[in-house]
Amino acid sequence: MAEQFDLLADLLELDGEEQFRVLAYRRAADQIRSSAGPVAEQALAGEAKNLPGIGKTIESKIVQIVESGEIEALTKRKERVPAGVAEFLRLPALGPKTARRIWQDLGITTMEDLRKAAEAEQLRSLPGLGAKTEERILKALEETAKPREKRTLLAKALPAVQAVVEVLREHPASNEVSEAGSVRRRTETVKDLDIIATASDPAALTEYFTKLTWVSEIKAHGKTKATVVSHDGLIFDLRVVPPDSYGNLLQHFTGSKRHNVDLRENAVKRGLSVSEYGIKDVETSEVLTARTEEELYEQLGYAWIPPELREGAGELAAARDGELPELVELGDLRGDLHMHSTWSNDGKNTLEEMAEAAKALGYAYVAMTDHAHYLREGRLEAQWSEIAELNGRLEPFHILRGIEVSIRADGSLDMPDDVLAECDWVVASLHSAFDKSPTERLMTAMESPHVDCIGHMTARKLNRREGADIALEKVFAKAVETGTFVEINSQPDRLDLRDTHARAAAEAGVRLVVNTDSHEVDALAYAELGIAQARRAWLTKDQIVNTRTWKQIEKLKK
Ligand code: DGT
Ligand code: CA
Ligand code: CA
Ligand code: ZN
Repeated sequence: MAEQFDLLADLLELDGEEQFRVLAYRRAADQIRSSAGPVAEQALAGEAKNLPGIGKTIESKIVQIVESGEIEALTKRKERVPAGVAEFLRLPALGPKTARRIWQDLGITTMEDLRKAAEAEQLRSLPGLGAKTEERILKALEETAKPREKRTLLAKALPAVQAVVEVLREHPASNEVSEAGSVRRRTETVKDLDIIATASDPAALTEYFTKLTWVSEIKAHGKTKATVVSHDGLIFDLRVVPPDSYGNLLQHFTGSKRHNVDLRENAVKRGLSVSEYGIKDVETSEVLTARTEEELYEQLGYAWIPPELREGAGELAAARDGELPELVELGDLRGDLHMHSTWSNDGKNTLEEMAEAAKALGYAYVAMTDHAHYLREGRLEAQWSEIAELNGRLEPFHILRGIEVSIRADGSLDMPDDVLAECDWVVASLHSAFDKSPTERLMTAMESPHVDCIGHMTARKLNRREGADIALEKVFAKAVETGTFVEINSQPDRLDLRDTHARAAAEAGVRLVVNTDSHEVDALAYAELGIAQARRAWLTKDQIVNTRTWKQIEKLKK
């Protein structure tokens, strides 16, 4: 469904249709991709139009997909615009207008013919196109032939951008320095890293930025902005902006694009025109700038919106009505309920080292959840004695007798019930056969009176593996019915449940746990990533189980 909407947007754009319609279809595609619900079923029941980004028109198009296989408007457009031309839009060198002229004036409809025409220097026959464009197109074609570049994981991007922000702050020419863009919103992956600054001497700060030791390549360098690539391949974008509109520019470059579009559309309705430089009263032509984001949002009648919420998913309405959630914070966590030690073959640190590290982080408890299959033949009991001994020593810090069981292909768990009954905390996870009835297996596992929490529910691996095809709404309902908690796993390549799914889970009434699934002490710090995703899911402290004391959790669990 999402692909059809994306294609429809491309074809409309090529056909010169109005931008707001194109945007609406792209947004629908995104919404369908990230939704936790059965969008097709919701559309048939007339309920999809309540989702952000989906209105009546789009809902009826979803129904068309269900009933006849394709959006009618798409079928019609395909007759007008060759599908091959839509692929031109994937070349960063080609905008829709140029693509359209290449198609209509030169009759070129495939990538292959486009390459030939560029090589034969035929594109320059079009007014406004020259040798430069041909060059750019050939380069872009080369790039797209390479395997698609992967987006950088937040775990890599975040410390990198924080380090750069830090050194820029220390430079004498800088005043304000802030991360911006997707990394500030803590999206699970990022394309590039945006930094916004003000400075007494912009050129000096920009110059300094391009000379930092980790810079391997300077892509662009002007007086007020520069783009550099680090040795490990991260792209950093620095913009030095005037202090009077720092609030406007920081807000603009934090995005998301969608949030900004919504913000501007709402402003237009009230006679205000918002740009990255200020808010203009259309009638009086008066321009208001803002030194801070708080000021900017206030000028528009909103409470300041935490960057994690700026995705065009209802945050503006909430900010207007004073109904933004009080988001959970890293410091709210009292313990970590999923981690491994050397008792699991893949664990790198001993139980004692893990416990000491967690205690040093300020936690009151951890659940040691080594894999069940390493804890057979008396090993679990042996681990329990070690735990008892450590608990005596680390008091009041407490190690819980946890375990991580695998949910087998038939839905059974890989440890007998009588053993699980003796554990303080049981995490059940899918580790294999992801295509074998994952929904039913998860629901069966939740029926077990011993299973406290489902680990990394969809089992996705970012950049490597899609999540299992799970009917999330059914699983969430079962979680509520059985009182099973669901994890937000903080591993950099998991972040599972993802943001939109976690939000849907919480809305269904599921209680969530933010865990690290650490296999070594350093990984305990990944809790920051899990909390970031929880915040992107609009979650409050109360909705996260492990912000409570263990005593409180014991009363809350099955
Ligand atoms: P990324 O880099 O793909 O992970 O995501 P962002 O959100 O960092 O996107 P980026 O780096 O292209 O642009 C940074 C921000 O600048 C973005 O969040 C919003 C703003 N921005 C960029 N392009 C546009 C645009 O075409 N229109 C509007 N309104 N804002 C834009
Ligand atoms: Ca960016
Ligand atoms: Ca950027
Ligand atoms: Zn695990």
